[in-house]
Amino acid sequence: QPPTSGIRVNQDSYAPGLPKQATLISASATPLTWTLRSSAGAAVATGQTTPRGADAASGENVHEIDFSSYDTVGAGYTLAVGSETSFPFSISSDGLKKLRHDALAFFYHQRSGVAIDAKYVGATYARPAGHVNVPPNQGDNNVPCRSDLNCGYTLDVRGGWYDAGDHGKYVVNGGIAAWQLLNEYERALRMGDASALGDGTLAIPEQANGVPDILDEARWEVDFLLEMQVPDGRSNAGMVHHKIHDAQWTALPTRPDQDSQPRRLSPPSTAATLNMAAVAAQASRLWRTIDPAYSAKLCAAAEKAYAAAKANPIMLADPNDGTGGGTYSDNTVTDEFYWAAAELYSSTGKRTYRDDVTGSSLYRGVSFNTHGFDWSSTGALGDITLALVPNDLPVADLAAIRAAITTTADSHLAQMKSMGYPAPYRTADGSYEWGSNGLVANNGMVLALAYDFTKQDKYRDGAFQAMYYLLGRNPANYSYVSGHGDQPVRNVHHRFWAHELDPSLPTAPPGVLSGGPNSGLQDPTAARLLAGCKPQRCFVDDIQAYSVNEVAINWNSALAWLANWVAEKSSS
Ligand code: 9MR
Repeated sequence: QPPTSGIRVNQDSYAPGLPKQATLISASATPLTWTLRSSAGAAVATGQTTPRGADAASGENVHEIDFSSYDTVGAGYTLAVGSETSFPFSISSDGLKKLRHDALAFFYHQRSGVAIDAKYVGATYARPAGHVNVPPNQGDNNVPCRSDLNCGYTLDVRGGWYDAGDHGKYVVNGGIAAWQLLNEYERALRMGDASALGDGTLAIPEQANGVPDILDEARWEVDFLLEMQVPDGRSNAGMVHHKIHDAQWTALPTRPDQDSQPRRLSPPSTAATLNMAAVAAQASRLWRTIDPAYSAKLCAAAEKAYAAAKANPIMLADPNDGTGGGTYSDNTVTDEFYWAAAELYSSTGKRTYRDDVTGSSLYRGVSFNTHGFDWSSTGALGDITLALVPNDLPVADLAAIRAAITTTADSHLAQMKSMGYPAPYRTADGSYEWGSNGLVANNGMVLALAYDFTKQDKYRDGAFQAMYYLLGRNPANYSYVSGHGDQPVRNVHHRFWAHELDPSLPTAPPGVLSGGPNSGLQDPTAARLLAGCKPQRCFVDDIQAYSVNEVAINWNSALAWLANWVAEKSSS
């Protein structure tokens, strides 16, 4: 059981110059006195809490502590009310700036098909290459379709990132994760500061090749997405295989190179094809001057995929194809069509893609909602690109897309005001779902974009609140980011970072986001330990509890995007 404290704070650091809040658990109807103490124990500020009453998401009676007025940079501060004392925290931008790079470092650790080199990660995290056909490992260099499909070919699909704690590589999830890293860079270039993302900023093999490291990391995945395309001359040429993973689930722990399971390609799907088309098109404009030949190759692959998807508009992934890997099935591809058209139009300017954008039922920001976007709903990604990259769409339509972003952000802010532990996330019935932390981070991105487009402080403050929720101001009292905070997650569901099961293996490196509270309790461990939990408390830091404590590339891409943004907006 975690140590408890009745005061929940961002356990890492509060940005100087910006609002600072914490949550006290108390049924008192009247305000209580809070004291902020320095690391030496001296009272440096004091004030009154604001009683907030019963909080639905946590099931607790809470007060808000607002210590924004105190703004001296330092470490080891604590908040105290009566006999309760919080975890120590900093007032500093250092931790947030470190998080920006830690969150991106995750992706190198997840690389498949290459040894993870001690030179970049230290001896603890180094490991041999996975899935390169060194026994007992099966390689991704010669992978057949599922035996019942008889497609008559094999593909070399080495590389890419492992999706999560398992060794699957799923195009629809890998695509949105790569898109988000590329968008992190593209937004920074156009609306912020990309200098912290340049060459030499990450500990990766490409750190001195003259190309921004965030692009190098994303390319590792983009190249894999291209490899998943059905070759010319085959039926469904141009379509993209939905995923590649083990024939059977493996046990925990299993190091990638020790996985002995046969590898299988699942059939092509319209969703995967459009996902690759979108990301390859996006990448083609980012590499246009960096590597023109690569850029042209990406554009050609994207256009071929898009045409193939139009010819096969309802090739859906099998919802029962879930042995040895996640299903990632999705019945609605209107959003993937819109997203791909938006990326292709933004990169090529071609009339045909423009017509597909303006003719879509999702045009003008229809996709934004308070639930958020994920691998199954990608329309918002297209809108974000349309709002960011200059184009010749009618000014009123672009304004409508930006208005959809700010309206959604306003709706998040209105809801967060009523929450004891403010997080931009909502479902119709108040439940929390698988990967809720990823949605919180993505909705934090919407708040951040609302600030980028309007420069209104309330949106910036909301984006920071989302990050502070992830860093410990939550009823589980965990920092959901490994290595950040006084009580960070340590036992995430992962086949290599499985220290809890085998002490010779490491825990997660710093900067890894846990999936977070899931009131569906969709694994036996969560079901056993968390029965009856209130939505925001349905969390346990147990390696077996994969429905609440797994890691995933699409959640860490959301964390990385938001971390870069808050680091950029931290004043010192
Ligand atoms: O992230 C996925 C989540 O949206 C789904 O609800 C869940 C159940 O289908 O699957 C999640 O993805 C997992 C995938 O199926 C297998 N690899 C790990 C992924 C993260 O937990």
